[in-house]
Amino acid sequence: MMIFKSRILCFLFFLGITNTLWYCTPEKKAVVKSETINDTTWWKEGTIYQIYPRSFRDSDGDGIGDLKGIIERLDYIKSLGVDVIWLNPIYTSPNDDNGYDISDYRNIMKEFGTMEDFDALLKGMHDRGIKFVMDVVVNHSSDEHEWFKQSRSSRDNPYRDYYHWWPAEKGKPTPRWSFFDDKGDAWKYDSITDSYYLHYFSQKQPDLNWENPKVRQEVYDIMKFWADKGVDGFRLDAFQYVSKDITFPEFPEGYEKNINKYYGMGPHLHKYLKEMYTEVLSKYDVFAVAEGAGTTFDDAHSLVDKEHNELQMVYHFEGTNVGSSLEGYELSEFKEVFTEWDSAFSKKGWISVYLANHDQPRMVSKYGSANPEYRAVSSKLLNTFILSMRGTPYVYYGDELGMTNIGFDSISQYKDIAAINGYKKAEAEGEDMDKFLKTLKFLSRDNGRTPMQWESSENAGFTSGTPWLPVNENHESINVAAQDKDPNSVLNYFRSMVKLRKENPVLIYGDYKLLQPEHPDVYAYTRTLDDKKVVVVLNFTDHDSSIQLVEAKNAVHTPLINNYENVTIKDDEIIVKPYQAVIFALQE
Ligand code: TEU
Repeated sequence: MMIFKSRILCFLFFLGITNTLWYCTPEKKAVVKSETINDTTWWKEGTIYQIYPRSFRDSDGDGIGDLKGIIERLDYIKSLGVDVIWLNPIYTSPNDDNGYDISDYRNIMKEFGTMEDFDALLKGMHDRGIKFVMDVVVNHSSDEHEWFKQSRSSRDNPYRDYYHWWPAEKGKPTPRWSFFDDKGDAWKYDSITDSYYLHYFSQKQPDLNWENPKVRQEVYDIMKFWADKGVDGFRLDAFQYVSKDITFPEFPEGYEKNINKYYGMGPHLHKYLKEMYTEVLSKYDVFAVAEGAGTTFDDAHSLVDKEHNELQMVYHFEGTNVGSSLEGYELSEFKEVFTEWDSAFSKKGWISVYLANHDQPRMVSKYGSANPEYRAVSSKLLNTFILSMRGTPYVYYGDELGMTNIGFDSISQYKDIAAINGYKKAEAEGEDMDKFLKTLKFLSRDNGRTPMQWESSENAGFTSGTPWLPVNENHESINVAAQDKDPNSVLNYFRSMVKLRKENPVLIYGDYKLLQPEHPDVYAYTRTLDDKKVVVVLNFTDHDSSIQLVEAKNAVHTPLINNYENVTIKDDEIIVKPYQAVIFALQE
């Protein structure tokens, strides 16, 4: 009925019978129509739900999540109201970095299932009106990819130039730092051809040589293979690193502390992205979102502004860099980062908004409070934030429940190569290992990768076998089954917030204005579109607080959403409880 009504409205708009603002559903190009906003598209309007497939739902009892498991839970995902699913890599992989090391780009990882399962999954999503984003990992492949096997076999092999090699007779290569190497060295000696190969990530993730046009063509063909299958978008992994100065100049000492400046936005990156746009993106109704956005707003604009014909969206790291230390974070810094990024993109370009992903700890443990007293309410607050900012919201699986960090104490509990090799390196360099483990306990990527908590039973309904990574003990109380039944749960609040965003284009496209930047407890802002205006009030602390806002005088006293039962407004003062999140409509 709703759909029918909105279609009539859309039809009337095209006939010029009405010029009001509404939401048109549900075709692929379904977009908000506004008098003031140009460039409306589905990928700006949708909420994206990220799934770490290894940890979502295991259908066959091997302890590893799989595609059939996701198929089983598509109705649940639909019930969230989200529009797009992004899956971390599902291609064939020896799993040195859990699928970010690909040995066959046209096949499915055997632990995850088969190509038939993939086709059924994509169909299941599309049947429910959900779109799909594929992770594309092409800065590097696996060392077990056929290209690399060939490449390393001899210096005159036709695949030799698919990777970066440094012949040993030239001496030691110019130093390059590696993210995951246990010595931090990105050059690995290979005796077969007496040469070193480059790996910015692990030794099993050799960097592809994008300066070779054949490599680029291979990548475009792979993307077309998946676009022809019907995928709706691509998430380009570590993309800003692909183009390199292959004369390998010396970098100044300490360059690795500012790695994106030296590794990012390489000399021919724009040329390659334009080529990718022409060869692939322009030919399909797909969008591409890149991981990383250079080091300046200009870099980010040069990647996403429409006239450049490159990418459609980026996600920056500055938001999640806030709070990435044991000391926690200042709300003022959090506000500043998100406000600056919003203003830089207020007229042109498009960004994403997220607080967690598979490379991060759980958002409630980092930005809210995992203390049982405040966990639910602060999770609701953080979801309110993500879903009320301008930019496409990316929600990480489990954050709709308020899942928390698992917090391992011993290095033997970790599965992530970044943690394991980082530990070895720190130990070899004589670092303070107590502090290292404390930091890992708080910030490690494994915190964000524990299995989805479906029910209170053993292993949380994730698997009937032994889970590849332990299930958080708190699944007994934090799980889908319990929250589904509870009208006040984080889950049901999340559903309401997704719906609110969908029904109020002001939350999608509206101008953002920060109110009272210096307020130490409360993050407040307005969103304005045409004649609609709302004010968002978020108390980021565990104590009562209040904020004086002229907007309060015009606020419709029944909030659009509230994570408490009530909220007090006295004249121009809004009084908020710990972690209270409220959105008010404002009257003219
Ligand atoms: O991450 C790329 C990246 O730039 C790293 O800085 C990332 O922050 C890293 O996880 C730090 O520990 C991407 C993926 O998101 C990540 O999961 C992969 O491990 C990596 O690429 C290699 O493909």
